[in-house]
Amino acid sequence: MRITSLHVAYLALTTVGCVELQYAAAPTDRPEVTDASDVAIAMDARDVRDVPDVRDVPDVRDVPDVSVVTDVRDVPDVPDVPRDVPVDMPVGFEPTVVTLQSATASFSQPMYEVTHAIDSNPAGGQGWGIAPPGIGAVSEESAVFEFMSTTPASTNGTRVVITMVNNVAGFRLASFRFALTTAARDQFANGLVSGGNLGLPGIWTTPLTFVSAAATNAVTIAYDAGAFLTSPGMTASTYTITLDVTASQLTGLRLDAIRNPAIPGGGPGNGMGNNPGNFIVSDLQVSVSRRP
Ligand SMILES: [Ca+2]
Repeated sequence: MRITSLHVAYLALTTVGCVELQYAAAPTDRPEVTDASDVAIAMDARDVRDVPDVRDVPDVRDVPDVSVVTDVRDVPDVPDVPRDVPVDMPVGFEPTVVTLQSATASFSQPMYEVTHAIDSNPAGGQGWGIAPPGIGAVSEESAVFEFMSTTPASTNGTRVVITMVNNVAGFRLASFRFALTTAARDQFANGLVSGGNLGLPGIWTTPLTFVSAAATNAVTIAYDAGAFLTSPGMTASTYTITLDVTASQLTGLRLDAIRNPAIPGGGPGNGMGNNPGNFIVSDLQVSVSRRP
């Protein structure tokens, strides 16, 4: 092959390029290897200009766990509320059923234990009665029930709607009183259907405000000084009683059956016969909402 000037120029260019590459790949401050003893030094040598300044490396102990960091753009603006303070019941809070439990009474008629008042079975005979053994008038008796869940906090108070089903004609509870409490559940309602723990009187002093009372089957309900008295008559009836309390976070309900001479048998129920004043409360239900 004849070497032309073009070949010479090409060789010159590639030679220059190789030289430049060799210079680029060989930093001038790298220790020069002059003999075998210098090889170890050369192998350990690093271009210190490429090593990050360790003073700038964050201490990993100070770095937050990124797995729990959320994109702050997605985090809603949360009010600064301590964790153990319940959120207030919102305006318009829908009436919510409160589950009753640990039915407890001062006395229950055998077969008509107070537990039947919250067994979700409103059938007539499945209720709370208080007839004593044998023949004789009944005494005033009381029952208490725990709320399975404490009702929501509400700075405005709580509206309580109580539904009492009396499904046995001639055995309506006609004279009674309700009370509510915020006491701890271990202070009342030990589940005994007779001789049960009703709690100290002081836990049932939550002030109540009467709102309304309605009843089915043309029964009317009068309210006076904390007590309810229904109109005479033997018909079965379901009562709907609405009360307001300034308290919230309620834990229980008390029902007192109270004697009243206005009732033919003397009350509290309108039962006659062997046990005047007896009644059968077939079912009790409670719902709560924010006090308007
Ligand atoms: Ca029942």
